[in-house]
Amino acid sequence: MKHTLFALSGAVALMASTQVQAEQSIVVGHTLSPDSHYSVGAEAFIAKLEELSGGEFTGSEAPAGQLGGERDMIEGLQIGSLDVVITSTGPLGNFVPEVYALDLPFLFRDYDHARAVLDGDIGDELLAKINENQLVGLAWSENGFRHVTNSQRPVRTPADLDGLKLRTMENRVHMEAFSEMGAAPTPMAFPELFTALQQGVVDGQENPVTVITASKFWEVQGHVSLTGHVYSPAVILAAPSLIEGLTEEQRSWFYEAAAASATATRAEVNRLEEEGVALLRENGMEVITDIDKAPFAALAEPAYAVYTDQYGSELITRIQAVE
Ligand code: EAX
Repeated sequence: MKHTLFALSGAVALMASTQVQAEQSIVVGHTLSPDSHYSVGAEAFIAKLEELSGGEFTGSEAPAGQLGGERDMIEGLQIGSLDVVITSTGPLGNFVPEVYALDLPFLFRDYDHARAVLDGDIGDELLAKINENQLVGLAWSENGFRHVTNSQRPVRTPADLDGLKLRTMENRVHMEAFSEMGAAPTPMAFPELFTALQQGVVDGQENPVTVITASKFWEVQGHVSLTGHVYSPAVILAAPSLIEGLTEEQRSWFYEAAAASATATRAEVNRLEEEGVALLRENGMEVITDIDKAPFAALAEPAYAVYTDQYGSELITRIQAVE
């Protein structure tokens, strides 16, 4: 009897090791078009994973919301139906409320500040929080500073937002901030956005230059105001069921691939920050650059309570203190 059991467990171990060695195909999902900064990141992830694993893992990209919106994809990771997702933090606060700290308006001074926070202790601590919620946070990546676009009028002051039907992400902090600033926020998943703008279901939306260009929003929006009202982090997430089944070495390949992906994405964000505004103008958008941010920031301030009511302001003070 004992003998049979041993033989059986030996067979199971053999099967398991054969499985590990068989080629595994990983799908990387995101909402943006195949020529976006997320695609650059997805390609870098796949290339690095294939290189490090010597082909034990191969990868393919599912762009343009093929696997659903960001909230759907996060749920997919939790139940193990998806592998790896590059997402903004937009809907992530619904799953990991601590992450709302990063979505607060007018918190980050500039790209250097945001990247220093995400690459430091605070970024690590928030990845650990993500890991407590049936998700694996592999690395922080980047979406960019968000700006308001709309089809109605140039927005220069908060008064110009008055009554504007503005699509926001499914994010309580952002919705609160925009209603304080006078707009009528309408939360919506990204894959529905272009059509909603086209059909006038909403008047406007807000996204970084990277997303505005990759999505050709100039086809449906005449005005863009460089409000830079909030920094939009991206994060590379994986399914716990995938990561838990890996050896330590295999796991390290996923983390390294995610780091390479974030580096490539940030470089593309830098490029588009330099060249993107000209591209918006070339495509017929009126670009308002001279925005006085102070009155927007003053109005948006109560949105901080969405985070601070639950967690206090210690982390916010620490974020502000990062050089
Ligand atoms: O992550 O939903 C959004 O506006 C995001 O910026 C977009 O999906 C990229």
